[in-house]
Amino acid sequence: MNNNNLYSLFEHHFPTDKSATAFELPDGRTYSFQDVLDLSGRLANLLGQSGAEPGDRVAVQVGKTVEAVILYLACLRSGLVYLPLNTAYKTAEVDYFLSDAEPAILVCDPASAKDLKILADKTGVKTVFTLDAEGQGSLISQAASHSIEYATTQRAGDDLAAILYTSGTTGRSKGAMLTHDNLASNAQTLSKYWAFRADDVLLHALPIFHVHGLFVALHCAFLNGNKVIFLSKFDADQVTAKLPSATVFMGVPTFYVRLLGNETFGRDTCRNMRLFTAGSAPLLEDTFNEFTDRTGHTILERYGMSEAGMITSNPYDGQRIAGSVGLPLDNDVRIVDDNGDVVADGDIGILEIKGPNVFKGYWQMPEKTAAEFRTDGYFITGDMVRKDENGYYRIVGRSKDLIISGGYNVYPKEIESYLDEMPGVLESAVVGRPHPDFGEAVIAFIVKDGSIDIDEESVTAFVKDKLANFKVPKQVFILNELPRNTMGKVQKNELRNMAAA
Ligand code: MLC
Ligand code: AMP
Repeated sequence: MNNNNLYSLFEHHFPTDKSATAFELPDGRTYSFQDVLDLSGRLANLLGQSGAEPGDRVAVQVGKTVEAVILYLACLRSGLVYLPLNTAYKTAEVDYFLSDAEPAILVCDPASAKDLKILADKTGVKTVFTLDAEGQGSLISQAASHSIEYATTQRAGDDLAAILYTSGTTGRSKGAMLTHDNLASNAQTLSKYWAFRADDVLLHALPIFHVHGLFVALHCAFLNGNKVIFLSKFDADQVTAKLPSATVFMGVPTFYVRLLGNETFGRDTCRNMRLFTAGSAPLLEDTFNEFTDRTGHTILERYGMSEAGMITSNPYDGQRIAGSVGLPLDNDVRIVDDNGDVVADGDIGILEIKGPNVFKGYWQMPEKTAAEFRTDGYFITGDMVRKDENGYYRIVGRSKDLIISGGYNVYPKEIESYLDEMPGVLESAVVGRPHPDFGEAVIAFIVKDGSIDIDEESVTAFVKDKLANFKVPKQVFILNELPRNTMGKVQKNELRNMAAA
């Protein structure tokens, strides 16, 4: 039987010369493909001897290092299910993920180890390892005594490779279960559509705990044995300095807005580039056009989500249209109305998708899974789209109440539920407002109950204490009452207009 382990697919595509560079850091340090093979072997041995069986989850909340990427590969290799967590999540948020996913192993930064160890004990985690921002910690020191030899664990295509938590409209995060085949098919599709080749060099500045930085970017590089110039985070100066050594760059729209704000960024910076892609949030037409004027390159915008990887893309060869997310990739798509009936061409509806990239369901939420799939297998994305006459798709809105800030999803319901618990708050409503840097900014409206005095500062501090920093409202308005319609429903459009004014 063939091994459908995604790692085997990657390894098959690593260069024959294993001394070739797989990762290069800004300070010049490099990791060869042999280093990747060796450390992933050691880590796979360590994980296996730490009480984790294939199918068990490994929760990981660590800074962006090559060692963290190799940990991901080691999890694949040993049949464990990788569960990455945004480093911005606070202890209370991590508590939920650990309780829900019940991982066997937790890998965290040494700075948060004390707090997370308490959670780990409570939720039945067997082993806690540390990994710091320099790629050091108990994970690496303990792996050192293990063999580099490891026979990659046999996996069926339908076995889980990763769980990515996505926030829910009800405020409760859902773990999207992605299989080895889901990830392999999307990676192969993107590599083909975006014409990846062996001599590509990927400049990587995205975080590695979401689909964009972890799967879209890295999987294309693994499938082509490419060198990755690996930056620990996005910094416009550093990206500008490193772009001349790269051929491919992927970013959220904020990256492009910030690059355009950098005076030294221009045609010369991009002289060796062949592809810039954007996604995770809408790319403004102004940004798209200004980028072309400044560099001579046309950004390729694509659209996707945690549950399915990439769904549509502007063409590599062919016209890339501003404001459009292009054409369907290797998945079936249809646009339907509220009753699930396919709309006429040109009409707006909700996008539904079906294909090998579409996830298996939400972790331990069979009812939620059933509610979001049609009986004929199509998944309801919740994104409102229109198909133009030329066959290109446009995202025109969302049926889900979601704010996307700098490429991170924020569900108003989660923040509202939290704010409603704050002493002095009677009720709250959270909306998004256009923001020049982050695309959208989180704005909160509060009605006081009069019991204690609260103001913008105390409300912001309250959120900052418990929720990830990108969820903290950039502005707070205190109102006497929330605008409601005759049915008593809060009029969020009115609040958006108030916030914009
Ligand atoms: C940081 N802050 C944010 C923020 N990121 N606030 C709102 N939205 C964000 N995205 C906060 C900081 O905590 C700080 O607050 C203040 O804003 C300014 O910080 P900064 O120094 O400017 O932020 P920076 O560290 O530079 O981060 C900005 C960023 C980062 C854009 C580089 O957010 C980022 O890397 N975003 C990429 C997200 C991503 O990969 N998404 C893909 C999801 S996958 P304070 O109070 O501390 O000063 C997906 C599917 C698909 O969606 O299709 O790809
Ligand atoms: P996530 O759940 O973090 O994977 O985010 C997925 C969501 O991001 C999608 O459902 C879309 O709403 C949004 N998204 C991704 N790419 C784009 C894009 N190019 N344009 C507009 N929205 C996008």
